[in-house]
Amino acid sequence: MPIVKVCFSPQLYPLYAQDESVTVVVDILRATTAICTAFEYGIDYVIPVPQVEDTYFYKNEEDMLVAAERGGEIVEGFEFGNSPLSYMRDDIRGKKLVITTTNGTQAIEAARGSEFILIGAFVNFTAICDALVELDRDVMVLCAGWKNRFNLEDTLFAGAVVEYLKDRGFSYATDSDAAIASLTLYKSAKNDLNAYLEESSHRNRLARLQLEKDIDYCLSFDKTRAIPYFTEGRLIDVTRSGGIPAMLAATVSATTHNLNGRDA
Ligand code: 3SL
Repeated sequence: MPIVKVCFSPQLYPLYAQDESVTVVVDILRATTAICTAFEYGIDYVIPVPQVEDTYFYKNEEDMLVAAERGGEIVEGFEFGNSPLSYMRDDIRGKKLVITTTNGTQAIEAARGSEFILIGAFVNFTAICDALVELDRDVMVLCAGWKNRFNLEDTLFAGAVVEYLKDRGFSYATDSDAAIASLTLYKSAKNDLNAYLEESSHRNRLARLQLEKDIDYCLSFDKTRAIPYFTEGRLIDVTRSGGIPAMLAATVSATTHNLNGRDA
């Protein structure tokens, strides 16, 4: 029986990570919501990088959008930051995006050792959960948190995933208190996520920056079927690349290739 686990911080991730798990990285406010939205509006692929300086290499590449956010604001000199609403435009179709954010892209970096890394948010919730069921492996939801600290909004997403996988007829087990705690919190919050997060720190940080519309959107479900998947240093949308079977086949072939390389 597959197990669904939750990790509250990228710093804790090495304690939990194991092969054969699918890691779902989540940063509800706002990195993973922004990435899912960019795919919904037709971005070709996304390169997540940890540091602002890592984006410079891509700056002059054709059809490349370059995004950097720190502390909720667009870094000076960049056109894009981390607002999902800023990616809701038709002229991003077919372009590429390199992005660095305070926590979200750090969490993706932390998960790099995982065999399968998917990007989750409420806006692609059902698509991600369907993909997890199809993959039928242990699941780790990695919360980006805030600077390696626990946060509520990512935990609520984790709880929603746990609920979906446990309570909707799929036979997932939980073996960690983090998963149980996430589920309990989500059950208390699910009737009105926004109200539940009223006093949460990052929601208030963004509200001070007058980003209420971003918050509302980030807390809304199922705006896209995009399933961003990390492969070869970039995120692609699984649904545009042959779906989960193609993703599995590509992973098997990469593993075989690596093994052959090591044996040679
Ligand atoms: O931490 C992150 O990656 C961001 O999502 C933070 S913010 O919402 O842009 O402030």
